Amino acid sequence: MDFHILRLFRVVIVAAFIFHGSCYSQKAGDYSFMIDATSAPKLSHFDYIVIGGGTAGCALAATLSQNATVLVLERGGSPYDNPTATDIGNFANTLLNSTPNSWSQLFISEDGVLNSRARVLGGGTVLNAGFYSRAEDTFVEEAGWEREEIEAAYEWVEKKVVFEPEVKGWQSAFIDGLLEAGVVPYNGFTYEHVYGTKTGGTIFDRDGRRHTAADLLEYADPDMITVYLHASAHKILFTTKGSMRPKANGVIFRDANGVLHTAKLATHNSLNEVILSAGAIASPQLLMLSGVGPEAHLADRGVNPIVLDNPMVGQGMGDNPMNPVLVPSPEPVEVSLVQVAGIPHFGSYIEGGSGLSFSSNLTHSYFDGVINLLNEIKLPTENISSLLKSLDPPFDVTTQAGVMLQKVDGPISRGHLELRNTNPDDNPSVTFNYYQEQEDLNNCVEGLSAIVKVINSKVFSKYKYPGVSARGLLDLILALPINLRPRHIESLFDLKQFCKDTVMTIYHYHGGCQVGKVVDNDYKVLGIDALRVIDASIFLRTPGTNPQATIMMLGRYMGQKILRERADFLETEEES
Ligand SMILES: Cc1cc2nc3c(=O)[nH]c(=O)nc-3n(C[C@H](O)[C@H](O)[C@H](O)COP(=O)(O)OP(=O)(O)OC[C@H]3O[C@@H](n4cnc5c(N)ncnc54)[C@H](O)[C@@H]3O)c2cc1C
Ligand SMILES: *[C@@H]1O[C@H](CO)[C@@H](O)[C@H](O)[C@H]1NC(C)=O
Ligand SMILES: *[C@@H]1O[C@H](CO)[C@@H](O)[C@H](O)[C@H]1NC(C)=O
Ligand SMILES: CC(=O)N[C@H]1CO[C@H](CO)[C@@H](O)[C@@H]1O
Repeated sequence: MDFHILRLFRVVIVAAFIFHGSCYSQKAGDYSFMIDATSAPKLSHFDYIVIGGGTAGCALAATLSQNATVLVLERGGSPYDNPTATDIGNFANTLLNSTPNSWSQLFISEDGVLNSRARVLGGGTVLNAGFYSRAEDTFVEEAGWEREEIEAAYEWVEKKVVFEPEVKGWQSAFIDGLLEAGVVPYNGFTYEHVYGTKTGGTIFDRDGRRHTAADLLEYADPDMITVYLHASAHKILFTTKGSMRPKANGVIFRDANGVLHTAKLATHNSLNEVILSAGAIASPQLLMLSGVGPEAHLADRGVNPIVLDNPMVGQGMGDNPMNPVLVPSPEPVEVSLVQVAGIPHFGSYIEGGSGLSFSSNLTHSYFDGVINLLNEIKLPTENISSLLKSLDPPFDVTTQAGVMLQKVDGPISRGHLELRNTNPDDNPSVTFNYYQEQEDLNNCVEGLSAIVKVINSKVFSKYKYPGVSARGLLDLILALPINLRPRHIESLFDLKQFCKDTVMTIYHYHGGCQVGKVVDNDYKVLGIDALRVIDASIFLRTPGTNPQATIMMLGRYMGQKILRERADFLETEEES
């Protein structure tokens, strides 16, 4: 281990500056239809019940409310309650604040990778790094989506929450470095997925304020939509008459005082539906808790009654592996999250950020939370404890450094999700099997090799200490508590082993309710009526370089499609 590098890292992370934002006027989010679930009636009726007010859920519900009554059940609170927490300078603090009711729920997969789940209206868009980039053409073709409708749905999202980033010193050198490393051509600023290096969109505006999927609710008809906050969905209800297909007809949810409420589908229109948009972890989990999933497993966990045996629920879980390289800089760097993507001809995407800030209290309370959760789920804690020593002594820091990362496309490696218990507020047990497949591993090696070229490029030299080798920077990563996996690298450096040992998540987890396995091409749950899944859990792979654009778009696109079906149905009913 190159301890000189570690010392250097400590020296350059001294508090560099405090991020100054401009004055904020809180106009967005003043929604009269947003109510704490403690004020919800015992029983209410709606045309559509959307479970999860996240990235897909907000876009979907806003759209459906144009012609139907809609209820959104969101387990978290409102991001408008604490607007500065979503400023770019608070990215790490908000993500790492995983205290019991915070917006970020700590989640650790069986692979020993630290992960997070959104628990707030707006979902992942409240926590994420903001990069906005559309899906590749082949993804759209394979999904069978209508081109023109897709285009219009992306534009609907972009008009409200997407900006062109201001590319400053570090990001600009990163672009030049990618070009020198051969990720060419430079395609300028574009939302499209094109080979080469590009600047993408961002949901942060020029003042560093985050815009989220919750802002898409500004499109909603306030008389037609209701959003219950702190409303944790517990179970989907079904009618199962004799040998008929089960049909969803309502949802039981719990408010912050632990009181149970029921929302039912209004029965005047047989097209009314319950729609799961609870994200890739909670959607398969809630299906299982409602009795839809692998029968023997559900029975073993005490789920009762079993509504439909489908062994594919929770299968096909994927999380794109991410490996970071931290590059301490002799020059000051701007605060930036992802603005630029390298899209090479191999299956790895290259992105970066600079000037991240962490408050020491939160870093420490985060790792206390990690150790508590590990004890709870009975994973060993010894290795994280030894890595944590590298964090002492604690400071409030703004790093004078950049991070470059490679994210494996796809991925091909797949895992599964199982219930730990019947509490929907607890994380299920999830295994992603990062780098189980050689092709994923090969892509990591190619991605890291490209990053090494960027670091060593002439154009990037300003942001790298001259005496520091790329190997030294890789050693630095091995010494940091970035995951709970054992380290195997000794004298002979093996990039494949490095990929496995330092794997992290880029939080693009998906699958669990995949098309063809759990849902059909219209995302209707197989074998069940009046129930769909619309969020990242339907994907077979991640769209584009980063998924949020396509997930918000999907909510809009499907909302439009469902409304069209509804209007057509009413027309034929009137004719007959
Ligand atoms: C730190 C981080 C960085 C990222 N960076 C980027 C990036 O730069 N660019 C990009 O494109 N993507 C990024 N992503 C990924 C992207 O944000 C997610 O893929 C996306 O937000 C997932 O959308 P979703 O609709 O599937 O789920 P979510 O947005 O998570 O929505 C699910 C919602 O359901 C709610 N819910 C769950 N269970 C229940 C229940 N039982 N009852 C009621 N409500 C429930 C949750 O609280 C949540 O609001 C990042 C994610 C994270 C966390
Ligand atoms: C950080 O922790 C210290 C001691 O535990 C406490 O005195 C201080 O107020 C905390 N700071 C913040 C910003 O929470
Ligand atoms: C709303 O419903 C009416 C009546 O069925 C239909 O004519 C109209 O096109 C629908 N509008 C939208 C936006 O779906
Ligand atoms: C559970 C686990 O991963 N334990 C590892 C901790 O680290 C030591 C060496 O550093 C390994 O030998 C253990 O396997």
